[in-house]
Amino acid sequence: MSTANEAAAAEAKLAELAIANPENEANDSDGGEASDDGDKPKAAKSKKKRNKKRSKKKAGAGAAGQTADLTVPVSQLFPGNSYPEGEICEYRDDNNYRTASEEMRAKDRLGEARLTDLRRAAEVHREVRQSVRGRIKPGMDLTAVAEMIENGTRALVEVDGLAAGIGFPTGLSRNHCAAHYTPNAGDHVVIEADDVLKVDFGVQVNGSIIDSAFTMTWNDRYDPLLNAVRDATNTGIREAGIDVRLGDVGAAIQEVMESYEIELDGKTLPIRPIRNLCGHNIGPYTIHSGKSVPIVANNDPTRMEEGELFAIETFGSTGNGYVAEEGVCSHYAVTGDAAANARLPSARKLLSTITANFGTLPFCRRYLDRVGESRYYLGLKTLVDSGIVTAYPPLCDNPGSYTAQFEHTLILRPTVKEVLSRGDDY
Ligand code: HZT
Ligand code: MN
Ligand code: MN
Repeated sequence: MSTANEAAAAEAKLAELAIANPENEANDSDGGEASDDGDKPKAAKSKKKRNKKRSKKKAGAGAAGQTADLTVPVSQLFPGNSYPEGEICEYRDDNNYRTASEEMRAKDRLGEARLTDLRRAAEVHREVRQSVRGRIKPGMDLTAVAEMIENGTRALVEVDGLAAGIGFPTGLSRNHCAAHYTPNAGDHVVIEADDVLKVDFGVQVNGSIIDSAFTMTWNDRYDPLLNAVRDATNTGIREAGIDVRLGDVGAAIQEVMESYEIELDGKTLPIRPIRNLCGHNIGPYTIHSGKSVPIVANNDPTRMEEGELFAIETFGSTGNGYVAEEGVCSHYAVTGDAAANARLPSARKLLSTITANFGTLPFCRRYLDRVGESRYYLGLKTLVDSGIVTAYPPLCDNPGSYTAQFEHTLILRPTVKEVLSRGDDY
Protein backbone atom coordinates (compact mmCIF):
# COMPACT_ATOMS: atom_id res chain seq x y z
CA MET A 1 0.00 0.00 0.00
CA SER A 2 1.33 3.45 -0.91
CA THR A 3 1.80 6.02 1.85
CA ALA A 4 -1.01 8.08 0.31
CA ASN A 5 -3.36 5.11 0.62
CA GLU A 6 -2.19 4.42 4.15
CA ALA A 7 -2.90 8.02 5.06
CA ALA A 8 -6.34 7.75 3.47
CA ALA A 9 -7.07 4.55 5.37
CA ALA A 10 -5.97 6.13 8.64
CA GLU A 11 -8.17 9.12 7.85
CA ALA A 12 -11.16 6.89 7.18
CA LYS A 13 -10.55 5.03 10.46
CA LEU A 14 -10.42 8.34 12.32
CA ALA A 15 -13.65 9.48 10.70
CA GLU A 16 -15.26 6.18 11.66
CA LEU A 17 -14.19 6.62 15.27
CA ALA A 18 -15.52 10.17 15.27
CA ILE A 19 -18.89 8.90 14.07
CA ALA A 20 -19.00 6.02 16.51
CA ASN A 21 -18.43 8.53 19.30
CA PRO A 22 -20.26 11.83 18.74
CA GLU A 23 -18.41 13.38 21.71
CA ASN A 24 -15.05 12.90 19.99
CA GLU A 25 -13.71 16.28 19.01
CA ALA A 26 -10.41 15.11 17.53
CA ASN A 27 -11.48 16.24 14.06
CA ASP A 28 -12.84 19.56 15.20
CA SER A 29 -10.23 21.56 13.36
CA ASP A 30 -11.81 24.96 13.81
CA GLY A 31 -11.69 24.48 17.55
CA GLY A 32 -14.22 26.11 19.87
CA GLU A 33 -17.12 25.01 17.63
CA ALA A 34 -19.11 23.70 20.56
CA SER A 35 -17.96 26.16 23.20
CA ASP A 36 -19.56 29.44 22.36
CA ASP A 37 -17.92 32.23 24.28
CA GLY A 38 -14.29 31.85 23.21
CA ASP A 39 -13.15 35.39 22.49
CA LYS A 40 -16.41 37.16 23.01
CA PRO A 41 -15.95 40.66 24.38
CA LYS A 42 -17.48 41.55 27.73
CA ALA A 43 -20.41 43.55 26.35
CA ALA A 44 -21.70 40.68 24.24
CA LYS A 45 -20.90 38.06 26.89
CA SER A 46 -23.32 39.52 29.41
CA LYS A 47 -26.27 39.02 27.05
CA LYS A 48 -28.27 36.21 28.57
CA LYS A 49 -29.62 33.25 26.65
CA ARG A 50 -33.38 33.21 26.29
CA ASN A 51 -35.78 30.45 25.33
CA LYS A 52 -33.12 27.85 24.87
CA LYS A 53 -34.69 24.55 25.69
CA ARG A 54 -33.64 21.27 24.09
CA SER A 55 -36.02 18.41 23.39
CA LYS A 56 -35.42 15.04 25.06
CA LYS A 57 -33.93 13.36 22.03
CA LYS A 58 -31.09 15.64 21.08
CA ALA A 59 -30.69 16.18 17.37
CA GLY A 60 -27.10 15.32 16.47
CA ALA A 61 -26.81 12.57 19.03
CA GLY A 62 -28.65 10.03 16.87
CA ALA A 63 -26.14 9.22 14.14
CA ALA A 64 -25.08 5.90 15.69
CA GLY A 65 -25.07 3.26 12.95
CA GLN A 66 -23.95 5.54 10.14
CA THR A 67 -20.78 4.51 8.31
CA ALA A 68 -17.77 6.81 7.80
CA ASP A 69 -18.42 6.86 4.05
CA LEU A 70 -22.16 7.54 4.35
CA THR A 71 -24.00 4.47 3.12
CA VAL A 72 -26.92 3.95 5.53
CA PRO A 73 -30.21 5.72 4.67
CA VAL A 74 -31.55 7.71 7.60
CA SER A 75 -34.94 6.00 7.14
CA GLN A 76 -33.18 2.82 8.31
CA LEU A 77 -31.64 4.50 11.37
CA PHE A 78 -34.97 6.07 12.36
CA PRO A 79 -37.76 3.61 11.58
CA GLY A 80 -41.41 4.59 11.58
CA ASN A 81 -40.83 8.06 10.15
CA SER A 82 -39.70 9.24 13.56
CA TYR A 83 -36.73 11.57 13.05
CA PRO A 84 -35.11 13.70 15.77
CA GLU A 85 -36.68 17.06 16.46
CA GLY A 86 -34.54 20.11 15.94
CA GLU A 87 -33.83 22.56 18.75
CA ILE A 88 -37.18 23.59 20.26
CA CYS A 89 -37.51 27.22 21.42
CA GLU A 90 -40.55 28.64 23.15
CA TYR A 91 -41.82 31.96 21.80
CA ARG A 92 -41.31 35.08 23.90
CA ASP A 93 -43.54 37.70 25.43
CA ASP A 94 -46.99 37.99 23.82
CA ASN A 95 -46.55 34.72 21.95
CA ASN A 96 -45.44 32.58 24.90
CA TYR A 97 -49.02 31.35 25.38
CA ARG A 98 -48.74 29.42 22.09
CA THR A 99 -46.77 26.47 23.50
CA ALA A 100 -49.63 25.32 25.74
CA SER A 101 -52.57 26.62 23.68
CA GLU A 102 -54.91 23.82 22.58
CA GLU A 103 -55.82 25.78 19.45
CA MET A 104 -52.16 26.12 18.43
CA ARG A 105 -51.46 22.47 19.22
CA ALA A 106 -54.31 21.48 16.89
CA LYS A 107 -52.85 23.71 14.15
CA ASP A 108 -49.43 22.18 14.81
CA ARG A 109 -50.77 18.68 14.09
CA LEU A 110 -51.90 19.77 10.62
CA GLY A 111 -48.26 20.38 9.74
CA GLU A 112 -46.92 16.99 10.81
CA ALA A 113 -46.22 15.55 7.33
CA ARG A 114 -44.13 18.56 6.31
CA LEU A 115 -42.30 18.44 9.63
CA THR A 116 -41.42 14.78 9.12
CA ASP A 117 -39.96 15.59 5.68
CA LEU A 118 -37.98 18.51 7.08
CA ARG A 119 -36.62 16.48 10.02
CA ARG A 120 -35.59 13.66 7.71
CA ALA A 121 -33.77 16.13 5.46
CA ALA A 122 -32.16 17.77 8.51
CA GLU A 123 -30.93 14.41 9.83
CA VAL A 124 -29.33 13.72 6.46
CA HIS A 125 -27.64 17.13 6.63
CA ARG A 126 -26.25 16.46 10.14
CA GLU A 127 -24.91 13.01 9.27
CA VAL A 128 -23.36 14.12 5.98
CA ARG A 129 -21.65 17.13 7.53
CA GLN A 130 -20.37 15.15 10.51
CA SER A 131 -18.70 12.70 8.16
CA VAL A 132 -17.29 15.17 5.66
CA ARG A 133 -15.99 17.56 8.33
CA GLY A 134 -13.45 14.89 9.26
CA ARG A 135 -12.55 14.10 5.65
CA ILE A 136 -12.19 17.53 3.99
CA LYS A 137 -8.49 18.48 4.04
CA PRO A 138 -6.06 20.88 2.36
CA GLY A 139 -4.74 19.31 -0.82
CA MET A 140 -8.16 17.99 -1.90
CA ASP A 141 -9.75 19.42 -5.01
CA LEU A 142 -13.18 20.94 -4.69
CA THR A 143 -14.80 18.48 -7.08
CA ALA A 144 -13.85 15.59 -4.79
CA VAL A 145 -15.30 17.49 -1.83
CA ALA A 146 -18.54 18.30 -3.67
CA GLU A 147 -18.97 14.70 -4.80
CA MET A 148 -18.37 13.40 -1.28
CA ILE A 149 -21.16 15.64 0.01
CA GLU A 150 -23.53 15.08 -2.89
CA ASN A 151 -23.10 11.29 -3.05
CA GLY A 152 -23.51 11.10 0.73
CA THR A 153 -26.70 13.14 0.50
CA ARG A 154 -28.10 10.96 -2.29
CA ALA A 155 -27.42 7.77 -0.33
CA LEU A 156 -28.76 8.94 3.04
CA VAL A 157 -31.90 10.60 1.67
CA GLU A 158 -32.51 7.73 -0.84
CA VAL A 159 -32.60 9.98 -3.90
CA ASP A 160 -35.84 9.54 -5.81
CA GLY A 161 -36.25 11.96 -8.71
CA LEU A 162 -37.85 15.15 -7.48
CA ALA A 163 -39.37 13.41 -4.43
CA ALA A 164 -36.07 13.36 -2.50
CA GLY A 165 -32.49 14.43 -3.11
CA ILE A 166 -30.07 17.32 -3.24
CA GLY A 167 -31.68 20.67 -2.43
CA PHE A 168 -29.21 22.89 -4.32
CA PRO A 169 -25.57 22.77 -5.49
CA THR A 170 -22.88 22.33 -2.85
CA GLY A 171 -21.39 25.73 -2.15
CA LEU A 172 -17.61 25.53 -1.62
CA SER A 173 -16.56 29.17 -1.50
CA ARG A 174 -13.00 30.01 -0.43
CA ASN A 175 -11.56 33.04 1.37
CA HIS A 176 -12.90 36.35 -0.08
CA CYS A 177 -15.64 34.47 -1.91
CA ALA A 178 -18.65 34.12 0.37
CA ALA A 179 -21.24 32.16 -1.59
CA HIS A 180 -22.32 30.33 -4.74
CA TYR A 181 -18.99 28.85 -5.83
CA THR A 182 -19.04 25.20 -6.83
CA PRO A 183 -16.61 23.69 -9.34
CA ASN A 184 -17.64 23.31 -12.98
CA ALA A 185 -16.10 20.47 -15.05
CA GLY A 186 -12.36 21.00 -15.51
CA ASP A 187 -12.00 23.17 -12.42
CA HIS A 188 -9.06 21.75 -10.47
CA VAL A 189 -8.98 24.26 -7.61
CA VAL A 190 -7.47 22.68 -4.48
CA ILE A 191 -8.02 23.57 -0.81
CA GLU A 192 -5.00 25.29 0.72
CA ALA A 193 -3.82 25.11 4.33
CA ASP A 194 -4.73 28.72 5.13
CA ASP A 195 -8.11 28.69 3.39
CA VAL A 196 -11.42 29.70 4.93
CA LEU A 197 -13.96 27.38 3.28
CA LYS A 198 -17.73 27.84 3.45
CA VAL A 199 -19.54 24.51 3.04
CA ASP A 200 -23.16 25.20 2.12
CA PHE A 201 -25.37 22.30 1.03
CA GLY A 202 -29.05 21.42 0.87
CA VAL A 203 -31.26 18.37 1.24
CA GLN A 204 -34.86 18.14 0.06
CA VAL A 205 -37.70 15.71 0.78
CA ASN A 206 -40.95 16.24 -1.15
CA GLY A 207 -39.82 19.79 -1.89
CA SER A 208 -39.15 20.68 1.74
CA ILE A 209 -35.59 22.03 1.72
CA ILE A 210 -33.04 22.18 4.54
CA ASP A 211 -30.43 24.88 3.84
CA SER A 212 -27.52 24.89 6.29
CA ALA A 213 -23.88 25.91 6.12
CA PHE A 214 -20.69 26.05 8.18
CA THR A 215 -17.12 27.29 7.79
CA MET A 216 -13.96 25.17 7.90
CA THR A 217 -10.40 26.29 8.59
CA TRP A 218 -7.11 24.49 9.31
CA ASN A 219 -5.40 27.41 11.05
CA ASP A 220 -6.67 28.65 14.40
CA ARG A 221 -5.82 32.27 13.55
CA TYR A 222 -9.31 32.54 12.03
CA ASP A 223 -11.12 31.46 15.21
CA PRO A 224 -12.33 34.98 16.13
CA LEU A 225 -13.92 35.33 12.67
CA LEU A 226 -15.70 32.00 12.99
CA ASN A 227 -16.78 32.74 16.55
CA ALA A 228 -18.21 36.12 15.46
CA VAL A 229 -20.27 34.62 12.66
CA ARG A 230 -21.47 31.61 14.68
CA ASP A 231 -22.54 33.96 17.46
CA ALA A 232 -24.24 36.31 14.96
CA THR A 233 -26.18 33.46 13.34
CA ASN A 234 -27.28 32.12 16.72
CA THR A 235 -28.39 35.64 17.60
CA GLY A 236 -30.53 35.81 14.46
CA ILE A 237 -32.01 32.40 15.31
CA ARG A 238 -32.77 33.53 18.89
CA GLU A 239 -34.33 36.78 17.67
CA ALA A 240 -36.54 35.11 15.02
CA GLY A 241 -40.20 34.59 15.90
CA ILE A 242 -43.81 35.17 14.92
CA ASP A 243 -44.53 38.93 14.56
CA VAL A 244 -40.80 39.83 14.78
CA ARG A 245 -39.70 42.58 12.39
CA LEU A 246 -37.05 41.54 9.87
CA GLY A 247 -35.17 44.81 10.43
CA ASP A 248 -34.88 44.04 14.14
CA VAL A 249 -33.34 40.64 13.40
CA GLY A 250 -30.75 42.37 11.21
CA ALA A 251 -29.94 44.93 13.90
CA ALA A 252 -29.34 42.21 16.54
CA ILE A 253 -27.11 40.25 14.16
CA GLN A 254 -25.06 43.32 13.26
CA GLU A 255 -24.52 44.33 16.88
CA VAL A 256 -23.15 40.91 17.84
CA MET A 257 -21.02 40.50 14.70
CA GLU A 258 -19.41 43.92 15.13
CA SER A 259 -18.54 43.24 18.77
CA TYR A 260 -15.71 41.02 17.52
CA GLU A 261 -12.36 41.78 15.90
CA ILE A 262 -9.50 39.68 14.58
CA GLU A 263 -5.72 40.03 14.43
CA LEU A 264 -4.14 38.84 11.18
CA ASP A 265 -0.45 39.33 10.34
CA GLY A 266 -0.07 41.75 13.24
CA LYS A 267 -3.01 43.91 12.14
CA THR A 268 -6.26 44.22 14.09
CA LEU A 269 -9.26 44.18 11.75
CA PRO A 270 -12.96 44.79 12.36
CA ILE A 271 -15.36 41.98 11.48
CA ARG A 272 -18.17 43.33 9.32
CA PRO A 273 -21.45 41.71 8.38
CA ILE A 274 -21.69 41.41 4.58
CA ARG A 275 -24.50 43.90 4.20
CA ASN A 276 -25.79 42.78 0.81
CA LEU A 277 -26.18 39.11 1.81
CA CYS A 278 -29.14 37.87 3.81
CA GLY A 279 -31.26 34.98 5.03
CA HIS A 280 -34.53 34.10 3.31
CA ASN A 281 -37.87 32.33 3.30
CA ILE A 282 -37.87 28.82 1.84
CA GLY A 283 -40.93 27.58 -0.04
CA PRO A 284 -41.84 24.22 -1.61
CA TYR A 285 -39.14 23.46 -4.24
CA THR A 286 -38.18 27.15 -3.93
CA ILE A 287 -34.90 28.06 -2.20
CA HIS A 288 -35.83 31.70 -1.83
CA SER A 289 -39.44 32.75 -1.68
CA GLY A 290 -40.74 36.03 -0.37
CA LYS A 291 -38.90 37.57 2.52
CA SER A 292 -35.22 38.34 3.04
CA VAL A 293 -33.64 38.45 6.50
CA PRO A 294 -31.06 41.25 6.62
CA ILE A 295 -27.82 40.94 8.59
CA VAL A 296 -27.52 44.66 9.24
CA ALA A 297 -30.05 47.05 10.79
CA ASN A 298 -32.70 48.46 8.49
CA ASN A 299 -36.19 49.94 8.74
CA ASP A 300 -38.03 47.10 7.01
CA PRO A 301 -41.21 46.71 9.06
CA THR A 302 -42.10 43.34 7.41
CA ARG A 303 -42.73 40.71 10.06
CA MET A 304 -42.11 36.97 10.30
CA GLU A 305 -45.33 34.92 10.33
CA GLU A 306 -46.69 31.64 11.67
CA GLY A 307 -45.86 28.60 9.54
CA GLU A 308 -42.95 30.21 7.72
CA LEU A 309 -39.70 28.35 7.00
CA PHE A 310 -36.56 30.50 7.13
CA ALA A 311 -32.89 30.06 6.36
CA ILE A 312 -31.08 32.21 8.92
CA GLU A 313 -27.58 32.84 7.64
CA THR A 314 -24.97 35.42 8.44
CA PHE A 315 -21.67 36.25 6.78
CA GLY A 316 -18.78 38.07 8.41
CA SER A 317 -15.85 39.57 6.56
CA THR A 318 -12.45 41.09 7.24
CA GLY A 319 -12.94 43.09 4.03
CA ASN A 320 -15.42 45.69 2.82
CA GLY A 321 -18.49 43.80 4.06
CA TYR A 322 -19.97 43.97 0.57
CA VAL A 323 -19.99 41.29 -2.16
CA ALA A 324 -20.02 41.56 -5.93
CA GLU A 325 -20.44 38.92 -8.61
CA GLU A 326 -17.05 37.52 -9.56
CA GLY A 327 -15.86 34.83 -11.94
CA VAL A 328 -17.49 31.99 -13.80
CA CYS A 329 -21.07 31.05 -12.90
CA SER A 330 -22.00 27.51 -11.78
CA HIS A 331 -25.38 27.90 -10.00
CA TYR A 332 -28.72 28.33 -11.84
CA ALA A 333 -32.45 27.82 -11.23
CA VAL A 334 -35.68 28.08 -13.19
CA THR A 335 -37.45 31.04 -11.65
CA GLY A 336 -39.45 32.34 -14.63
CA ASP A 337 -42.24 30.84 -16.68
CA ALA A 338 -40.90 27.50 -17.92
CA ALA A 339 -43.92 27.26 -20.28
CA ALA A 340 -43.08 30.55 -22.02
CA ASN A 341 -40.42 28.65 -23.84
CA ALA A 342 -37.64 30.01 -25.96
CA ARG A 343 -37.96 29.28 -29.68
CA LEU A 344 -34.32 28.29 -29.98
CA PRO A 345 -34.38 24.47 -30.33
CA SER A 346 -31.18 23.94 -28.32
CA ALA A 347 -32.66 25.92 -25.42
CA ARG A 348 -35.99 24.11 -25.58
CA LYS A 349 -34.45 20.66 -25.21
CA LEU A 350 -32.22 21.91 -22.39
CA LEU A 351 -35.18 23.44 -20.56
CA SER A 352 -37.11 20.17 -20.70
CA THR A 353 -34.07 18.36 -19.23
CA ILE A 354 -33.81 20.96 -16.49
CA THR A 355 -37.51 20.86 -15.68
CA ALA A 356 -37.57 17.05 -15.59
CA ASN A 357 -34.50 16.71 -13.37
CA PHE A 358 -34.54 19.78 -11.12
CA GLY A 359 -37.94 21.43 -11.47
CA THR A 360 -37.49 24.80 -9.79
CA LEU A 361 -34.64 23.58 -7.54
CA PRO A 362 -31.24 25.22 -8.14
CA PHE A 363 -28.78 23.13 -10.15
CA CYS A 364 -25.21 23.53 -11.35
CA ARG A 365 -23.36 22.73 -14.55
CA ARG A 366 -21.94 19.51 -13.05
CA TYR A 367 -25.52 18.30 -12.52
CA LEU A 368 -26.30 18.92 -16.22
CA ASP A 369 -23.14 16.97 -17.15
CA ARG A 370 -24.15 13.98 -15.04
CA VAL A 371 -27.64 13.70 -16.58
CA GLY A 372 -25.95 13.52 -19.98
CA GLU A 373 -26.13 17.08 -21.28
CA SER A 374 -23.14 18.44 -23.19
CA ARG A 375 -22.41 21.61 -25.19
CA TYR A 376 -25.34 23.30 -23.46
CA TYR A 377 -23.68 26.63 -22.70
CA LEU A 378 -25.36 28.66 -25.47
CA GLY A 379 -28.77 27.16 -24.66
CA LEU A 380 -28.28 27.94 -20.99
CA LYS A 381 -27.30 31.50 -21.82
CA THR A 382 -30.47 31.85 -23.94
CA LEU A 383 -32.62 30.68 -21.02
CA VAL A 384 -30.90 33.14 -18.69
CA ASP A 385 -31.22 36.02 -21.17
CA SER A 386 -34.93 35.27 -21.70
CA GLY A 387 -35.61 35.38 -17.94
CA ILE A 388 -36.69 31.73 -17.54
CA VAL A 389 -33.50 30.71 -15.71
CA THR A 390 -31.74 32.86 -13.10
CA ALA A 391 -27.93 32.72 -12.88
CA TYR A 392 -26.37 32.90 -9.40
CA PRO A 393 -22.68 33.76 -9.93
CA PRO A 394 -20.10 33.55 -7.12
CA LEU A 395 -20.42 36.43 -4.63
CA CYS A 396 -17.09 37.75 -3.36
CA ASP A 397 -15.78 40.52 -1.14
CA ASN A 398 -12.52 42.32 -2.00
CA PRO A 399 -9.52 40.11 -2.84
CA GLY A 400 -7.34 39.36 0.20
CA SER A 401 -10.25 39.48 2.60
CA TYR A 402 -11.65 36.46 4.45
CA THR A 403 -15.34 35.63 4.80
CA ALA A 404 -17.15 33.13 7.02
CA GLN A 405 -20.75 31.86 7.17
CA PHE A 406 -23.02 29.85 9.45
CA GLU A 407 -26.60 28.99 8.47
CA HIS A 408 -29.57 27.06 9.83
CA THR A 409 -33.11 26.36 8.69
CA LEU A 410 -35.90 26.99 11.20
CA ILE A 411 -39.68 26.79 11.14
CA LEU A 412 -42.11 29.02 13.02
CA ARG A 413 -44.53 26.30 14.14
CA PRO A 414 -47.82 27.47 15.72
CA THR A 415 -46.61 26.30 19.17
CA VAL A 416 -42.81 26.68 19.09
CA LYS A 417 -39.86 27.70 16.95
CA GLU A 418 -37.93 24.63 15.76
CA VAL A 419 -34.32 25.00 14.59
CA LEU A 420 -34.47 21.99 12.30
CA SER A 421 -30.83 21.73 11.23
CA ARG A 422 -29.32 22.27 14.72
CA GLY A 423 -26.67 19.70 15.62
CA ASP A 424 -24.04 19.23 18.31
CA ASP A 425 -21.51 20.78 15.91
CA TYR A 426 -23.12 24.18 15.26
C1 HZT B 1 -29.73 30.81 -4.48
C2 HZT B 1 -29.21 29.85 -5.33
C3 HZT B 1 -28.80 28.64 -4.84
C4 HZT B 1 -30.40 31.61 -2.19
C5 HZT B 1 -28.93 32.33 -0.38
C6 HZT B 1 -28.19 31.07 -0.18
C7 HZT B 1 -26.87 29.42 -0.40
O1 HZT B 1 -28.13 34.66 -1.85
C8 HZT B 1 -32.79 36.05 -1.07
C9 HZT B 1 -31.98 35.98 -0.02
C10 HZT B 1 -28.90 28.35 -3.48
C11 HZT B 1 -29.42 29.33 -2.64
C12 HZT B 1 -29.85 30.55 -3.12
F1 HZT B 1 -28.31 27.70 -5.65
N1 HZT B 1 -29.38 32.48 -1.73
N2 HZT B 1 -28.41 30.25 0.83
N3 HZT B 1 -27.57 29.22 0.70
N4 HZT B 1 -27.23 30.58 -0.96
S1 HZT B 1 -29.36 34.03 -2.28
C13 HZT B 1 -30.66 34.88 -1.53
O2 HZT B 1 -29.53 33.97 -3.73
S2 HZT B 1 -32.02 35.30 -2.39
C14 HZT B 1 -30.76 35.31 -0.27
MN1 MN C 1 -27.14 27.93 2.22
MN1 MN D 1 -29.63 30.17 2.43
